Amino acid sequence: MVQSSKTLCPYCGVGCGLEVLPDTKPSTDAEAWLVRGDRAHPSSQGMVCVKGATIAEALDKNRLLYPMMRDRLDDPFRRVSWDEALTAICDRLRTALDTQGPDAICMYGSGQLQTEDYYTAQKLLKGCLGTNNFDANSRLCMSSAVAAYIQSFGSDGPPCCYADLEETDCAFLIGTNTAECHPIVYNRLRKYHRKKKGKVKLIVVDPRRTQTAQDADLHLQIRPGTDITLLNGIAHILLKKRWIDAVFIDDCTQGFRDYVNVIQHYPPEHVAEVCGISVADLEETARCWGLSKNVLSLWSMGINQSSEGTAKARTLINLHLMTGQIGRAGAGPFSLTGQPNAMGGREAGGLAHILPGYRLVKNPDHRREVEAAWGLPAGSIAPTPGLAAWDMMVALEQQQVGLMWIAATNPAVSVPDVERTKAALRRSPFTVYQDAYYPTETADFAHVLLPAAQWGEKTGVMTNSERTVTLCPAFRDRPGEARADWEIFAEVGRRLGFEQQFAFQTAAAVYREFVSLTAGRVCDMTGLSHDRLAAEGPIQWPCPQHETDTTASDKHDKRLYENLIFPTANGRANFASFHEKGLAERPDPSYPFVLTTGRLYGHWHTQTRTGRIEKTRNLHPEPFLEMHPIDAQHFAMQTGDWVEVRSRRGFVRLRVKVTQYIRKGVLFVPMHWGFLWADQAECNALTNAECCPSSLQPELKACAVQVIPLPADALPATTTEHPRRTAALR
Ligand SMILES: Nc1nc2c(c(=O)[nH]1)N[C@H]1C(S)=C(S)[C@@H](COP(=O)(O)OP(=O)(O)OC[C@H]3O[C@@H](n4cnc5c(=O)[nH]c(N)nc54)[C@H](O)[C@@H]3O)O[C@H]1N2
Ligand SMILES: Nc1nc2c(c(=O)[nH]1)N[C@H]1C(S)=C(S)[C@@H](COP(=O)(O)OP(=O)(O)OC[C@H]3O[C@@H](n4cnc5c(=O)[nH]c(N)nc54)[C@H](O)[C@@H]3O)O[C@H]1N2
Ligand code: SF4
Ligand SMILES: [Mo]
Repeated sequence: MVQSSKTLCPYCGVGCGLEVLPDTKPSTDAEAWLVRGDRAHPSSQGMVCVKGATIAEALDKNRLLYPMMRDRLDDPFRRVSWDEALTAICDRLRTALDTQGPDAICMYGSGQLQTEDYYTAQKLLKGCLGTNNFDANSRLCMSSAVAAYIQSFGSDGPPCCYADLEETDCAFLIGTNTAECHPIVYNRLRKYHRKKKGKVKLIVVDPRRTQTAQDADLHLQIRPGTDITLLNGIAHILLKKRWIDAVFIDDCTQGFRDYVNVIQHYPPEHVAEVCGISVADLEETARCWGLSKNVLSLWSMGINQSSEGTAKARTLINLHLMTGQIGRAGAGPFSLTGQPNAMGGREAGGLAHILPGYRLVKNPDHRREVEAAWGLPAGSIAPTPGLAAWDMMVALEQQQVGLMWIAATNPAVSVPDVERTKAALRRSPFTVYQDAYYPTETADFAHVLLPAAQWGEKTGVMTNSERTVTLCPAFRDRPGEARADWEIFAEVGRRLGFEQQFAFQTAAAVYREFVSLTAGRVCDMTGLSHDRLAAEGPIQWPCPQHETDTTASDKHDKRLYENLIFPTANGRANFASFHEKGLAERPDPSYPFVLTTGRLYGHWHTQTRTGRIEKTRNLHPEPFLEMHPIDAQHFAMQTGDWVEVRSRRGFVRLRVKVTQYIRKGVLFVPMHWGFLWADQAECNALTNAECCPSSLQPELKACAVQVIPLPADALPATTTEHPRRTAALR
């Protein structure tokens, strides 16, 4: 009898349930797997998008099978044993500790690690090695949302759930191309929107007329970076019309008066002018906010990836506070998480300023609680936050790093100002890179490559955007000598003398210890275990110990703050009062365009998997530059012509795609093509590393660029054969 496994899709934060079963009639001799949606998964109800459906096809392509090492970056790698690789790593760690101190050690992880991986890494770095220099690619992704939730509500944690998609009267989508990036959330919303025929409003705020915007009742095609002006403008109208919830404001919030002083400066005509929209559309948006029974806002990178990302997210939350739109079905601010387990990473303390159980590095009580749980002396955890992602690159540049450890992310493509990033990586005296695939771009910058077991080859849990936790069991053998990430971290811990701290035999034991650290916290998961998740299927948190016997209906569709008491000192949510600062790098006569970057439906980030799957590769075979027809006319350019796009930091060469769907003066390049997949098409060669002062998240969504048409004899070889790419496709 063929055994099927229930698991979670390892791509986006929607977190669809998958059912995987062996293909008994594979077209080749290779082991093959059939993947279909798990109808019993509460988040996705059997639906999947093209990425989830094709995931199994990449499992055996170009896997990194053995540890490899080299002394210098221009040497070839040589195969080594695990023992040799781990000995070298531990020697380097000890040397860094002795000669430079703990803060010379950095680890850069990822929202694609499982919770057990994340947790073990926190214990190793923050507890045993005494440095908070663990950061993750979530810094480039969700950190503005994290900062906004903490500042507005007193704790991280998206308050809403997917059932809200089908209970709202107005969905306000800002800075999110949900149709392409969170397709199954979008399917649920769109189905409901169609069914309700005009009774439910769908409003989209995006400088591009994305697939998401095309379905909207109202598309506010704002100028990039004008979100705060727009949101303050909506608030201005709400206040003027008295479409506010004065009782909620009085009883449950603080800071409203200061906010009123700010929003009075945002009259409709001014706002419409700054944002580049009509007064009528602005007023209609405010009317929807003011008169809809339940308003749900969804947001992602168009808000977070900004030099004022935290202020943007908090200003959005203000609208919910002002109208009392939170804590009940169909209402609330809902950040759509990017990666499959960025939520679990936040729970496990996987950013440089946090600790497991939604605790903060800066809080002495929190440090003491974690030290005690880890059996470490008081004072083991350093009192100051560690280096955030971009600061790690700067520390490398300044040669302050003795050992750089990168796991489950591809920074040589995905970090802003990537030429500077690559130069910084080249200065690293010792880089460990732990990935499932080879080649990837970042492997070029590593001294040690460690082969990671990936999804389906290790057991662990992931938490999706709506706080639903799913167990992802191993269902296939690990290729070569690949090991689970948490096993590698634990082995290094033991070799450094922390046998007791890393005595875990199984991922279930790691998880058991982790959930004990969530007791009494907003993200209480003490009622969860691998056994329970295996027996009962996915369960949403909060799930305290005493809720282990609940019925199915209590396991899903939970919301935070239904009692309207927030985890701040006095139980009130905080208004924030921000004026817009605008883009960190504004267009000027030399660099007259605003470049924005983002995603396409079929590709996942740096293509380590989707580039190796025929179907997804064929959906988007080449990178391109989107340009408005009026701008194209200025250069006498047509779709298919080649251009060079330059910023103050670098350049790319791409074919132009002329489209009405982008704002005049704005350009768009997808983020998916690193130097392995195309020549001179890395959009991060252009981007700006200026960060939000509060979340330290870089402004990946906007930089100033110029456009230069390329003569026919200067065309790059993007479409021609590329030896490494050809190898990577085999
Ligand atoms: N297909 C696919 N899906 C994915 C991923 C993937 O790689 N591929 N990655 C996952 C991850 S990790 C993430 S973080 C999410 C990201 O999901 P999204 O945030 O939805 O995706 P992006 O395309 O990065 O950006 C969203 C939109 O922000 C808009 N934008 C740019 N500047 C501004 C601005 O100033 N204001 C506003 N309001 N909007 C602006 C862009 O035009 C873009 O349409 O997707 C997840 N899902
Ligand atoms: N210009 C621009 N840049 C961006 C963005 C943007 O919108 N615009 N978005 C940013 C955002 S939101 C994100 S999330 C990042 C994403 O950027 P990255 O994290 O760099 O992208 P991925 O391609 O997802 O890299 C994940 C890596 O993990 C490996 N992997 C998969 N599973 C496992 C595992 O279990 N263990 C280990 N060890 N490795 C594994 C994969 O092979 C792959 O190499 O990009 C950021 N960069
Ligand atoms: S929507 Fe996201 S989680 Fe669901 S199948 Fe697609 S990529 Fe996977
Ligand atoms: Mo992300």
